[in-house]
Amino acid sequence: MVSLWFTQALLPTGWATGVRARIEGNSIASVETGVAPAPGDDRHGPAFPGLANVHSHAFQRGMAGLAEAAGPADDDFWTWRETMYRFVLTLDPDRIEAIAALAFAEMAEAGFTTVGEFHYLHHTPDGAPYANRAELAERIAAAAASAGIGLTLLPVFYAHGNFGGAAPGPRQARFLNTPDGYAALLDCCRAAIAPLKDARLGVAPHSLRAATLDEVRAVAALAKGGPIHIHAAEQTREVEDCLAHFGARPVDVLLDRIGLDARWCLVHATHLTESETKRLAQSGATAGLCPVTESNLGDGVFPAPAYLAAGGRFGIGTDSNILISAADELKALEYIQRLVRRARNVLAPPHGSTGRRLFDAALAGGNRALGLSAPGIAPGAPADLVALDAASPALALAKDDALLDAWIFAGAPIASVWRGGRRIVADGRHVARAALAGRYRQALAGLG
Ligand code: NGQ
Ligand code: ZN
Repeated sequence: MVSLWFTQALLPTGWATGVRARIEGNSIASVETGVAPAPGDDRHGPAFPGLANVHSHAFQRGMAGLAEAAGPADDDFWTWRETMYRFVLTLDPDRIEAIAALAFAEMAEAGFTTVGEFHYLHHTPDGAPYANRAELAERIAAAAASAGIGLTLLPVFYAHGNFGGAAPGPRQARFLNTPDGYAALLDCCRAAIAPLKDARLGVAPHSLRAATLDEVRAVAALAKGGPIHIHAAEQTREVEDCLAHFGARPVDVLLDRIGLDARWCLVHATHLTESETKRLAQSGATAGLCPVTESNLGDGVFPAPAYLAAGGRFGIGTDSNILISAADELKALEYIQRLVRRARNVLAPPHGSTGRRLFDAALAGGNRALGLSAPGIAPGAPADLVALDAASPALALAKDDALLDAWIFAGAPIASVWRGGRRIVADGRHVARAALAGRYRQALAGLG
């Protein structure tokens, strides 16, 4: 039993001052408010629940910062993808695990306590399965265990190079499965995550480019109550190709020909008509927004004001992991709208805090998208907590919702993170950072 005392904490009922949370095993056993710290309490600054990172390709962290120089022709998403595909061919299982473990530790440092890993590297570079079909899924699970982060594993079905079942390219060989092969892989993935505390399994048809509608349906049917994630409408060329093939836009196709509900998370959903925006919001699905990666890749601007006005749900994801920061994702979501509209506090509720609105939405939407129950800091809830550094000058004048604004917009740092009752970040650093960073450097030595 550990007793934590926080100057303030964001509870399901709102901010409380002088909060003691008793942790037993993985969970919060009790919460008291308006209390002074007692001698046995571990004292901390302002606390809030840990966030879900709804969309990650952990391996891409290994090339962060290495695709920011101009190539021979105009650079865009598709030229970046070629660079990424070349990087994929250099990764063996040890490298993949080392990169993922450090990326997951950095996610914890950033205030994420669970990650949804959209896992599509399944095979050897020439496309032959590993002797153990779930070799790389086991590496992802091992990486999550070394970082102590919660995992929702989303094994990806990928079969084609574009709409209409086009043949895949040679560099996509590591991703490919037949529907039967995928069902077998999913069973192995279930076994791969079994040793982890509270890990969950979902399914993920990669995109309407990589899976036909029949395949999307077949994959979704394997979800067994777990979440279903798919990339959708990230790039205008993808929308044009979709229109050419189906005579309809990607989100309309998913709504009309697949059927969306609360089990679904549409990653990006960047390019939406007004009607798609409303219909997606009303479907109960979650939009998996990754504004830092979407900025980095030049994807476009998600219509956040109209989507939120229609009651749309969203979670945030670090996707390419070019930068791993929950605060930066939320900040980018708002700042992009400020730049486009030449206005401030665009996503705030009337007279309310922008940071609080974004945080509440990302907490609820993220938990839903990763299949987690979401009671926040309350008895019976998993002890997944984040505490800011009370000594930071950025917090000198902040209380209540302004604490979240200071974290998101003013850079107030995180000091501590607990996941499943275990403290995995102290003094702003993951407790295993040195070892994981060492393994990362060693695994990548000789590359590039
Ligand atoms: C991915 N990334 O799966 O990593 C993709 C690139 C694709 C983003 N879409 C591959 N940001 O979409 O075909
Ligand atoms: Zn993605």
